[in-house]
Amino acid sequence: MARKIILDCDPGHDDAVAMLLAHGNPDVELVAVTTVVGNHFLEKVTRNALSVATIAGITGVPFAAGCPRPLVRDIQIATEVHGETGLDGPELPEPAFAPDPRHAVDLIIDTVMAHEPGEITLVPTAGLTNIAMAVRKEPRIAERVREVVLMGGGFHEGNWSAVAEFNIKIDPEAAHIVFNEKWPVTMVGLDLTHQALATPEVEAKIAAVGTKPARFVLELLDFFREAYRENQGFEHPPVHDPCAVAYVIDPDVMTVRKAPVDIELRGELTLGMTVTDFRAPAPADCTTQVAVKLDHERFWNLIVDALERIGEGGAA
Ligand SMILES: [Ca+2]
Repeated sequence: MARKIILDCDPGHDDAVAMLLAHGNPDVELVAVTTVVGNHFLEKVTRNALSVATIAGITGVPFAAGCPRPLVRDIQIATEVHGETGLDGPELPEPAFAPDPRHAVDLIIDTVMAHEPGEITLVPTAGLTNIAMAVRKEPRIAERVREVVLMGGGFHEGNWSAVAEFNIKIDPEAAHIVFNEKWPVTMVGLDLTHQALATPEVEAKIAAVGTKPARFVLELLDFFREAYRENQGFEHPPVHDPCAVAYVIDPDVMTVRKAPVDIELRGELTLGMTVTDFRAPAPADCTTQVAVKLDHERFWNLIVDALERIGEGGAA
C-alpha cells in the first residue's frame, strides 16, 4: 500500500523535483501539499507550488498556504539560490487550480486526524514553521503521525552559516519544537543531500525521458547549477528535497544512523546548528536518526522512473 505523505514545502527548485517524485512514484501518495515562507515569500512559493502541480498534472490534492513568517525571527529568503521568482529558469504556467481555503496548519491537522494513527508521514522540505505550529495547535498529531522525514540540517555541514542549514536556520525555534516532539524524526541533511548531485550523466537520463515535465526539470537544474557554482562552489548542483521523499519510498536508498539531534538556539556562531550526538550507543529512547550515505544511482533512478510515469503530465 502506498505511504500517504503531506509535503510541506517552499518551491524552490529542489522542492519542485520532490513534488514530481512524490506524484510520479506509486509507493507514495500525496494527500496534501502545504507551503511556508522559505526560499521566497509565502505568496510566491504557493504560486510556484500550484504551477508545478499544473505541469505535473496533479489534481484532487489540496494545496494550502501556511505561515508567512517564522515563529520568532525575521524573514530570510534565498533569492541567490532560487532567483527572483523563487523558481527561476523555466517558464511557469498559470496555476490550473486555486489553493484550498484552509490554512496549511489546519490542513495538516485535519489530514492527520482524519487518518488512522500511523498512516500519515510528514515530509517537510522547508522551514519547520507550519509543522511546529500544527503540533502546538493539536498535540495529538505527534502520536498519530507515522514519522517526520525532513530535509534540513546537517551533522557536519552547513550552508546558511558555517554550521547551520537554511531550513533550520531560518526558523530554529520551529525546528527545536519538531526535533523535540515524540514522533520519530529522520533528518535528511546536507551531509546526505550534498551527495545527490545532478551530474551530466543524470541530466542525460532525464533528457532521454523527453517529456515536458522532464524538460521542466532540466531547466530547473540548469538554473540551479549556475546558482550553486556561483554561490557555493559546487560543480554540479545538489538536489536536496527529493532525498527526503526518496527515503519514504525506499529506505534502502540511503543509510541512516540513530543519534540524538537538538537545535542550537543561543550560540552566537552556531544558531540553528543541528547538534548531533554520535556517542555510542544511542540512548534507547532516541527518536531521531540522521541520513549518512546516499545510493546515488538508486536515487536518480527513482526520479527518472517518476518522470517516465508522469509522462506529459498536465501538458501545461
Ligand atoms: Ca525546500
